[in-house]
Amino acid sequence: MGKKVSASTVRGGRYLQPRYYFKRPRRLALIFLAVISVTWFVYDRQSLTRVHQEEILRLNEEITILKNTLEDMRVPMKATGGQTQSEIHEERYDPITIQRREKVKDAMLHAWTSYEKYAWGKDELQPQTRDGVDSFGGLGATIVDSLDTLYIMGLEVQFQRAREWIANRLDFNKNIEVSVFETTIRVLGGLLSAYDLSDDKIFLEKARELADKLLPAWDSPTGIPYNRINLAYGNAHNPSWTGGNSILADSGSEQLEFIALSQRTKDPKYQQKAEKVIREIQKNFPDNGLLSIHIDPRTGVASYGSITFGAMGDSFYEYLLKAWIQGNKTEEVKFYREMWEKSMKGLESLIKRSTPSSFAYIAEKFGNSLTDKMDELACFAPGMVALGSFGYKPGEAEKILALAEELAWTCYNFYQSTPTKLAGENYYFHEGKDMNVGTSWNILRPETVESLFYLWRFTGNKTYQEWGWNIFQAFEKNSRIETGYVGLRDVISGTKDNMMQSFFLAETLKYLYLLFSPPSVVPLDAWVFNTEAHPLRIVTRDGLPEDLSANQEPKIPRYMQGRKEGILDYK
Ligand code: DMJ
Repeated sequence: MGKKVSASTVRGGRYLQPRYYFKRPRRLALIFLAVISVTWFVYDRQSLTRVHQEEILRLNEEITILKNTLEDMRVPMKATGGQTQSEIHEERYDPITIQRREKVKDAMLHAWTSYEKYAWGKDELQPQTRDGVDSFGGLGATIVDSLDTLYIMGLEVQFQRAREWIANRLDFNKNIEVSVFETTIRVLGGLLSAYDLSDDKIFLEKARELADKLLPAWDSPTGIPYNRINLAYGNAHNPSWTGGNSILADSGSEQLEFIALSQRTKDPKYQQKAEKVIREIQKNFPDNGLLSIHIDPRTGVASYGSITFGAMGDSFYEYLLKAWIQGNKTEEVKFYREMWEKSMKGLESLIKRSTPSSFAYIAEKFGNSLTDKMDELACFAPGMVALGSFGYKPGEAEKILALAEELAWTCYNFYQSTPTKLAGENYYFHEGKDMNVGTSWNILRPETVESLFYLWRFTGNKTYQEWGWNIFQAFEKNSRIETGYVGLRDVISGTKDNMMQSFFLAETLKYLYLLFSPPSVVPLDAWVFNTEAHPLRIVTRDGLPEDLSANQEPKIPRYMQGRKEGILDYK
């Protein structure tokens, strides 16, 4: 049966016939206009939604930054000499620098949270395998190393969790053999710094407990310490590969921590042990102030080995200067400065310049010959030289500061010259070819950003902040993974390793954070950093805070004073 077609269907159907419109062009134009309007309306709504979403994201980011800033404002910080962060912000700090500082804080939070999640209580996090490893004998190295960074960044909740672990879980009575140097700079230094910042007695108690365990290491015929010790039994010795010798940096970089401990406990024994080492070394100290990396603990004489400001030599020179600063530059501690100035003459004798670009570098020495090699570790030297420049007479001070700046440029180029923009472990210099990477790993080391921090503080030149920011971005790009930060096995290919070194949290991120903070956060006339970047408060030799002492030395010479305030730079 055929379907009946109604009159209305026939009438409606005609609108679908193109013929109908060809005969009525005005209607066609109207329909065309209507279609365009609807399409435009829909498109406009969609792009408006997109713009709104982007705007919401941007606002959310700003809210996070503002929240962090607000949180900072609430934390009155001893590290700022009693100033609150809000007072510091009044120092007209520019928004880009504040944002950069927040990004560094976010990096610290990511590193710390990953450690808490996967390796809590272990010395260090292995981010790729999502577990922890006891690289320092099981003393919770990352926790102790991070304490002051958490405090300075105002990460209070995290700081409290770390504090609880230290109070309840940190145990030194362990049948384990540890490095005296690493344990001193990371654990003892971390505890003392946390005490100085927070005034919480638990940190001082733990520091004393640890130092007492370490003290037998100094029981050698000369008082120069053996480098390894069993914490439970106190038997100390040197590793077999040194032929019975002590390592220069390992033996001569405990003065800051042990002197600080004596000042705070009023027990002189720690200071006496550490200071005797330098007095002993002073007996045979050469005019150029350079010592080989091996020193005999039976005779006190530096024996065979290379002379270097890199691995195994570095912090010996650093502590000569810093012990003088820690001791308020008084007559009593003048010998430290004198020895350091000799070493600076020695350092100048090792300076060479590459071709064709004239990069200044610190060569290494073996016997009478120089090797055209420099470790990234030696990149702490520009910062040290800048810090020590203020003890020289005008003229000489500027000259030595200029050398520091030249060396920092070289170190920055260690980073810039690789495809990942991260530095290798060491560099060789060749005639006509400037520098090339030797050992090509990068383990998140801090030395270059440490120097940038000092140079920025002393020159006020914002270029150093830019360089630091570039290095930070390279870490973000190559080293940040979902479960923390890793080093690179190779800075050319970018292959990742599986270790988040505790000094990344203690030093690298702290120096970067301070590079983007006003100079009144941990001011250098009131604090001195140990070699693991733990700030120790400068007090008089008898333990009074520095500003209460009678015979104050001029703190910072005139040519640096504006820099200390940080105001000149942020107008
Ligand atoms: C740190 O433990 C200290 O800075 C030490 O003085 C040298 N090596 C590492 C960081 O690279």
